[in-house]
Amino acid sequence: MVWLPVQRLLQPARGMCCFSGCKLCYFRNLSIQPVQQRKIPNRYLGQPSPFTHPHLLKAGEVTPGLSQVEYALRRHKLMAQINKEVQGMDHTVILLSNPTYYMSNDIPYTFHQDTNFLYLCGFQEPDSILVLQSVPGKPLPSHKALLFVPRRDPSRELWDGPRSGTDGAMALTGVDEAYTIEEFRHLVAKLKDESCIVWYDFAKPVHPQLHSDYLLHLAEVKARSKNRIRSIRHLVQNLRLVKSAAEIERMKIAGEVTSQAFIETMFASKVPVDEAFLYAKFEFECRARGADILAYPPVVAGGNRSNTLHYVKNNQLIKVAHLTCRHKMEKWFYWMGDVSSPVMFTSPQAELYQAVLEVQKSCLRLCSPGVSLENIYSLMLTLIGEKLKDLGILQKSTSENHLFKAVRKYCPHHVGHYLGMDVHDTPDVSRSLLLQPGMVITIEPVILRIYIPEDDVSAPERFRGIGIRIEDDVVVTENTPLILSADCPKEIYDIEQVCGCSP
Ligand SMILES: [Mn+2]
Repeated sequence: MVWLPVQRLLQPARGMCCFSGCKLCYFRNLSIQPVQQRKIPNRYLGQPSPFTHPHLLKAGEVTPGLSQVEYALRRHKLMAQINKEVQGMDHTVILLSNPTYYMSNDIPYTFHQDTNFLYLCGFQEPDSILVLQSVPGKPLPSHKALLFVPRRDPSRELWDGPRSGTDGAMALTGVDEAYTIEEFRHLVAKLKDESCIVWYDFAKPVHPQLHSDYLLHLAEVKARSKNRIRSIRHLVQNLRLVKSAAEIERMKIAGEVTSQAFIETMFASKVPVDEAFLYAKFEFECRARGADILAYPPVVAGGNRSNTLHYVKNNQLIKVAHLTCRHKMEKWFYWMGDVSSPVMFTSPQAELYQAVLEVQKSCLRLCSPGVSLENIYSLMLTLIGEKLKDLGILQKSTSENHLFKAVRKYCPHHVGHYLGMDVHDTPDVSRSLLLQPGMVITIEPVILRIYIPEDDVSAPERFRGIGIRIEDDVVVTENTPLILSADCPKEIYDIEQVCGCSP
């Protein structure tokens, strides 16, 4: 292990070329740096390591299923993108981790890492900074990756648990160098130089304290310089949009686990039942299969409450049930499955559900390269419009010009969104972008808020207060789309069979 003094942070690092037997030698042509294998400390770190958690991580993995090579390649691709935007300058990328948030004095919420930071290094401790820095004399995408992390502190570790420290952080993640967070100020002083382009999201700092301690002044200095600070967020999102084979594998596992948890929860859906019970049941079934936490609070909504898109109170008794659950499987790859299905279908529920299901299947068939989410959305509005006319909810005479507006009253959100480490992943990426293999999206047509106005005498009263949403998660491929949530029952017959059975 080679330690460089802080004063040399901006100097070219030694030993950057590929060495014999290096796992990354095939990247030589890409001029990526090798990831040197370092010995992981023989102690608990701030996150699972292959040494302490061999049931979760293989040797060389930073997070389950994702290797040091994968993370190095992500950083390499980011620097290659920067090189496309601005050439021939010194570049420094700065990404902050999240802080720990507290619900009351000394009582923390479960820590949740910032996903852009996590995407590029896999480090899961709060109060840390990732820096990617061009190396003088070497063109991008050659660069150095540095982590600034909380220093070891026995008095704090007694309460909060072990920290990785600089040696643990470097060995586990495969970054080139690691320092304590206090040492970051030495680097900041050098970044004020006119010639250095700093890539940092100063408008939306994810860690307010680190921002004000170290970066606020730099942002002010740079604002007066000819090289202003540039946002990095959109470049990271562009990378996150297309998933690697390893990421797809993680999402497949998440899909299978979620589907199983759904089935178990359906088995338990014997009305009357408390929404809170189904919430707990679903979370239990996910976590018992290895999920870290849920992607967001499940929406378990009976009756008319299913018309509240983000109903998370989950505290009412369900007599005739609608079940909508959402779930995150992996801490680093969140997956959201979303079914809104009556436990036993009444006739109007079945009519509406079947209509939404047919629209959903038509939308799924469109999920292929060269089509955008906007294209699928337009199709969805057209098809739902036809269904609403067939069901007598919309007037047959509704003109094409007014159809989309009328449909939006019942389907108030988009057909889907990008999916990945965040449920609503890469939110700044346009939905007009053409889909490409490796992108993962959701398809979730919905018919909601079917309240018939008093003066609308032609609309059937029996549909009032029913909310249906059917959502699948889809990997775009060159051929048939891969449906991650395929094991989750969605045909009326299958749902009634599962809900009518005991496990
Ligand atoms: Mn969704």
